[in-house]
Amino acid sequence: MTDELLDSRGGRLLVSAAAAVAGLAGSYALTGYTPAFVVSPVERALTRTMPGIVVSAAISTLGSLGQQLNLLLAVCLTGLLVGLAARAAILTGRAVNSRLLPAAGTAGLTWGVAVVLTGEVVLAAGPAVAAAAVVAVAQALDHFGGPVAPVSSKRRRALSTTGVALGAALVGYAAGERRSPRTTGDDAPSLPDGSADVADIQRKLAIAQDASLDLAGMDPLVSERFYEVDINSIDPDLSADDWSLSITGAVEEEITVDYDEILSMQAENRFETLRCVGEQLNGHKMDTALWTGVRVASLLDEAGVQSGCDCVMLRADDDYFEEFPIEALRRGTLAYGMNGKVLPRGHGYPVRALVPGHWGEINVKWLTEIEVLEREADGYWEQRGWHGTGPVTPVAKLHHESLLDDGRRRIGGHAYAGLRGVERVEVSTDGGETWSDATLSDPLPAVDGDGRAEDAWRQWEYTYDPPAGGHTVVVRMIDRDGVVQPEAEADPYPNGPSGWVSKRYA
Ligand SMILES: Nc1nc2c(c(=O)[nH]1)N[C@H]1C(S)=C(S)[C@@H](COP(=O)(O)O)O[C@H]1N2
Ligand SMILES: [Mo]
Repeated sequence: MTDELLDSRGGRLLVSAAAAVAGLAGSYALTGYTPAFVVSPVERALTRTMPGIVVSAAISTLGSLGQQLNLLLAVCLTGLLVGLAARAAILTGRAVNSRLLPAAGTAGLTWGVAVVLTGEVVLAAGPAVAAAAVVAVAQALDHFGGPVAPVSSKRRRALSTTGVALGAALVGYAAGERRSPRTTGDDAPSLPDGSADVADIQRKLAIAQDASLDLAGMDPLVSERFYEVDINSIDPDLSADDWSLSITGAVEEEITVDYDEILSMQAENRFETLRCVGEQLNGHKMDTALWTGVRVASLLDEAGVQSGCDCVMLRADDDYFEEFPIEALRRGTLAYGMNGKVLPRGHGYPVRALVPGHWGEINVKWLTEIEVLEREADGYWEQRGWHGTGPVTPVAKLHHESLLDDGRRRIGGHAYAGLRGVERVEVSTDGGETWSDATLSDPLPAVDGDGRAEDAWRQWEYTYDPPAGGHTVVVRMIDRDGVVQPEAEADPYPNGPSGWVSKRYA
């Protein structure tokens, strides 16, 4: 009898762990990378309860790696729950001498765990069946593993059980990947007929392409890979049919609009740049798209704003929330299209807020509620010590460098200053002693097709003869009012990065 896998502590541990692996895979197979995946609620709970100082330290030292570690921790914790469920069922089954209980109990307990975590009664069958199957296989191997069977030794049975779990993990992963809704723009469907002026979009995208400077390895004026910052690793997966947006709080009349109503409003296509307050000074969390959306102001007027603080709180489906002056939101749009495509899931499908000139964080994705407030309140990031609801700081980045055939060096980058507008970029190749004008890309057009986009970046480039020996290149931008961007360097935390980008060449 002691020869049975499930008789030894180690054997039970192995089978419980294998059941946990299979359970997670079984869940993933049915849900893909969506909030219905059992790991998602655990990951969200971890994110929410993590002290602000830890989150901020993780962002500045680990970048997105911190988020991946958090996801890994959530995977382990969720696996632990399923493993404990299997172990409890196995032990109870052996105590009452039941052949049925280990597998059936694993199924029941795992199902319960999954339902409590996700609230998904049907999809919870995925982890339950997969975990129970592993326990059943281990039992069957013990039962039928006679002296002549190929699985006679305990070691072989342990290996077989592990093999079954790993096989389940592979199949579950592959199935889940196929099911995972795409998050980026590349394969997003085109905007539905009538919801956008397609000719206007095509024309503006063509203008942006023509205006882009040809700087290898650098995004053109419309970003090819738009950065993404989300508080959770697993994004909401909303359906436009079920989505609605409510304007609540200090208003004359609360109103709710659905997706079709938004699409039936007067739409506009506007270039707008987003930049994350948490990025490094010369980082890559700054990008531009042509967004299709409607003005928020008309909806605010319809509801009749009566705020005591002239402030609003935007809330989203991922429990994200940000507070800022209503004045800023009045200039904003509700976007449902990006570069002529339906707004991708990773950028807030079906509808996100765009607030010109401000840090990215108040451009709330998966927007569900605009609450007009009576009193000021802190947003998600402000609760964690950031001050990211105001206007962006100006920046001129240095992302491109190449050597020309004649020995000269070409450098370039993007410059952005929110609503201040980029008028000039200056380059120094002697560490800031003397300055020359860089060449700028033509400004992107405004909403009406003429003039300048009020809140979009420009590209700059500069070619020079590198002096013999070392030298330092410094870049700075000058806004529409002739104001030179501040030189003083500041870390991203808490007010956003600031200062002149410089680079030492040996
Ligand atoms: N609902 C929701 N909105 C959000 C966020 C989020 O995590 N959840 N991140 C914010 C931050 S910090 C930034 S910088 C921008 C990034 O937008 P993007 O991911 O489309 O680039 O979205 C903002 N809106
Ligand atoms: Mo951000």
